[in-house]
Amino acid sequence: MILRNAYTGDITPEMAGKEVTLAGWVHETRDLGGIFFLVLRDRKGFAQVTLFRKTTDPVLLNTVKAVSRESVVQVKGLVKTEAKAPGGYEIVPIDVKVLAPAEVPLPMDPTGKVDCELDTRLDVRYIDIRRPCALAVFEIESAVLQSLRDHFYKNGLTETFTPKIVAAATEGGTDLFPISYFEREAFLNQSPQLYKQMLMAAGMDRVFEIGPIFRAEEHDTRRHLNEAISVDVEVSFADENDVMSLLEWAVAGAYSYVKENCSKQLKAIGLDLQVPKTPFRRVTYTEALELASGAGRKSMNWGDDLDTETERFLGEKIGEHYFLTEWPSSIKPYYTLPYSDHPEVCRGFDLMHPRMELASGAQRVHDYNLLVERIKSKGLQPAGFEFYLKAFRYGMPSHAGWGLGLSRLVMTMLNLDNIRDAVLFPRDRRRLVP
Ligand code: AMO
Repeated sequence: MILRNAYTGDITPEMAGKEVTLAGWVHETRDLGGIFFLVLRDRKGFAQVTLFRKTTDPVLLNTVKAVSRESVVQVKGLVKTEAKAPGGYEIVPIDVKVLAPAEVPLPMDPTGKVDCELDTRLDVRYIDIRRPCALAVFEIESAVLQSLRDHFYKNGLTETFTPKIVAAATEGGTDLFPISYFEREAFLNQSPQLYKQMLMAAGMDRVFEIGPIFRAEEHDTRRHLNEAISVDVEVSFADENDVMSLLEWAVAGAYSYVKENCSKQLKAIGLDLQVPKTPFRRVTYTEALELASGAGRKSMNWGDDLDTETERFLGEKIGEHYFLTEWPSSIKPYYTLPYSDHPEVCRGFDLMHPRMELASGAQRVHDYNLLVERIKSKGLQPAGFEFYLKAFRYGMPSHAGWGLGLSRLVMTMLNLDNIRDAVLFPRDRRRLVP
């Protein structure tokens, strides 16, 4: 049996006189002598429960006065109009049950009145998320996922799952987490890259996957984690421009969806969300080098990867989402297709938010011999990729795709300072629990 018949946010002053049963946490209590307030919090808001000393049963009054903050309670009572209370109503209780008392003192203050370090909040994430502004991030993330999935289904993509326990590196050998897999060594997958490409050989034509990726990067930054959620897309008979438009519509669409459907959550965060304009600006790697040169900055050579500082500089200069295109082939992974007439440049791209990279993608190499050559040119052994390479020998269509970091999308959308604030239970070098 469900222990409530209403959420706080569903009650209106027009329901005055109705009996309701609420369930939630004791947000705060206030004793004003003749009158005692308990503010109950649930996922949809707050309700003021008012007990008048003169008319309330003393047993009930004592139960409520003894309850500690953040205990779980069930309140049965009558709705009464009260302009000064949250939502314009209060509850005059008939019965209050303490379902689960909270120990005193609390490890953190969930009312947000006392500032709390990120590490302390993450240690007791289940209390941290009781704060409406923290909860709002994950409700918005869920809306972003819904919007992305709608966009993919509308564009004829099939949702897939590929293995997370794998035999080979995708994105580079150093960032792998080894695991013991019976008698063999295996790894946690860095990206669904090789599998989504094999699905193109399978004729699945247009696929997407939303799932975890694992990177053993040692960085301790505000935008890297060792486990992240990646939104991956792969489309056959398409080039990089086709999938770039799928990506910009997915991102701008997610902003619009959140703006339309999450006004309460945006208010809790205190954000006036601006939807980015499409199409996003395209900036080639060579143009980016030119934009980034001068102004007392150290000059970069064609072929150098863009460092964080340069990315930040470009972000400030451009000031909106943009694509970085036409990268040097030497920087991008082996699966990225070089231009046939000037192979030093490739069809890889990154989607940039002014603060950081959100996604990368490319038109892929689909020719078996070229792929073997590209793998070798990166100093890798084709033998280690045999299971993948084989898929290119029996009819592999041209294809393109991308991978988008979900938490980075949410973090930049909501202007959060640290990616850890956009992940329920983040995994970094120091954090393996909770
Ligand atoms: P890449 O390695 O650029 O590309 O990853 C794609 C996107 O995933 C997110 N991301 C991360 N987010 C948080 N912490 C991390 N450690 C982390 N690593 C990656 C970023 C990044 O832009 N196979 C290609 C994609 C493709 O070409 O389809 C790939 O994995 O937002």
